[in-house]
Amino acid sequence: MTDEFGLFINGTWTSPAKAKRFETINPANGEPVGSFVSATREDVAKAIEAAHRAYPGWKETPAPQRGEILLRAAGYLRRHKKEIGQIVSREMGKVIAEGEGDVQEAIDFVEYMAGEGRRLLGETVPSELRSKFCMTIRQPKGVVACITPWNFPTAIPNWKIAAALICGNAVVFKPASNSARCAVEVIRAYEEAGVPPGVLNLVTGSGGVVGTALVTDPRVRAVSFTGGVESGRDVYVKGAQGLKMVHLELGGKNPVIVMEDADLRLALDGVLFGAFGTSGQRCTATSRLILHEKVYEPFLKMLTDRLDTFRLGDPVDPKTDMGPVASREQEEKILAYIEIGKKEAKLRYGGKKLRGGAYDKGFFIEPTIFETPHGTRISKEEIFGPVLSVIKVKDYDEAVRVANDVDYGLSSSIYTRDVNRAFRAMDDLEAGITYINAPTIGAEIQLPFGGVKNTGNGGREAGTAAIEEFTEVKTVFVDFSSKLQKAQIDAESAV
Ligand code: UN1
Repeated sequence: MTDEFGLFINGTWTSPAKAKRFETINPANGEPVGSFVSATREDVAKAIEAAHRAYPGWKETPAPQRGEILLRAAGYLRRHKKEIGQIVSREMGKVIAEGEGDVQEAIDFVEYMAGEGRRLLGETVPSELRSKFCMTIRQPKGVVACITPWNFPTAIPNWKIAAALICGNAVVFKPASNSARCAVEVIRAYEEAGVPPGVLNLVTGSGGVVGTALVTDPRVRAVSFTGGVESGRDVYVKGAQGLKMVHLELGGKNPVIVMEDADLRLALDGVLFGAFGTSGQRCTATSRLILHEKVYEPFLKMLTDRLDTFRLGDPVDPKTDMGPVASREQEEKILAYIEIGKKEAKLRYGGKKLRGGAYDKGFFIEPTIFETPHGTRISKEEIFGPVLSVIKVKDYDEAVRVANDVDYGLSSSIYTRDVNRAFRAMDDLEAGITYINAPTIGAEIQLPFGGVKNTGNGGREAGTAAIEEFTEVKTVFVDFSSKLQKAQIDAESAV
């Protein structure tokens, strides 16, 4: 019997009578992981109502006290890091070191935000008038919706939830359906930490029903969404109708440039981790390798030699290098792109679904490398799988031109020993994140995270940007002159 989980509304786990349910399955072996409620519009309305009622009390709770609760939630995640890491690996297929890394990223961020409860800084600014004081303060937005993907099923929900909560918002959380079991652990951390009823609610179910209900409800003042471009655009358009703040974190087509003077062994480790870590299913994954012609063939040979030793298999086995892709849907989409690639480019490595024995029950795709000119579909569209497009270039200028000629701009990287070129690349690469001599993945939580072009709509999350995302700035003027002073009219001029 599969473990059954309910919705978390107003501090209580509830399973509505006659609820429709869905299951998540382990992508390595097809075994069920958990059964969850497909919430209806009415269920979502109850969650929003609970958040709406809980909001004033939470807003009035001093931010340092909110921080203490967050610290306790981080404590839960720390204590249960190993078992939650297992759940992550079992439910979405990333290898166990990365499953635990996912939880660690959640811990890091929740602790970081807990400390933010003693800051939430505003500004004090001089007035042009005498006996007048000017400042800004930060206020919560109200009820916010956090809609999250399956690829970082504990880290990304916490990036949003912890930031929203420390700022004093009440949250309705909708996780991706195929990582719903991980979402239960996220909620348990805050439940055990003592978040008051209604301040954090969980609604599971489809984007079409649950997501739409959240994004169109006038009581939801802001939506923070991480996921695919199509869904993101839909959320943005629907949110715009209600003039909501919509934060979008969408796709990537992240390049690593390897120049002729690079440390090739260092670049090799970076490209392997960037392209095939999490089976290529990070928004920040390296999906393009832009190789200088002078090192093209030797580097490709190093890459394919190393892949020959790669072990694909059960992600919870610590010896496994790469697990399955997350779902049948993912598998179908990636295999379809591989077929497209075979027509427009040269398949250099991999390209097959693994079959036979234990592989038959899971969604395993070989690490795949295409040699392609720039401009093919596989070199420009986000695949979100273990597929790397390799593009040959003759110099730095061409490398940057190719790197920038895509619709996305999340992460980017250059391997070079030339310090002048490295600094030039920091400026030239059109992306929210640039790495020098490191792969495109592995962002740290105390810095802003986000991208340009179709990767988003201009916002950043994590770091102190997270506070911007979840607060309204109020400007306050205090006039203690006891007379009417008119700005711009009564101000004395020094000249
Ligand atoms: C994502 O794939 O959406 O930079 C997030 C990284 C991780 C976060 C990725 N820290 O790879």
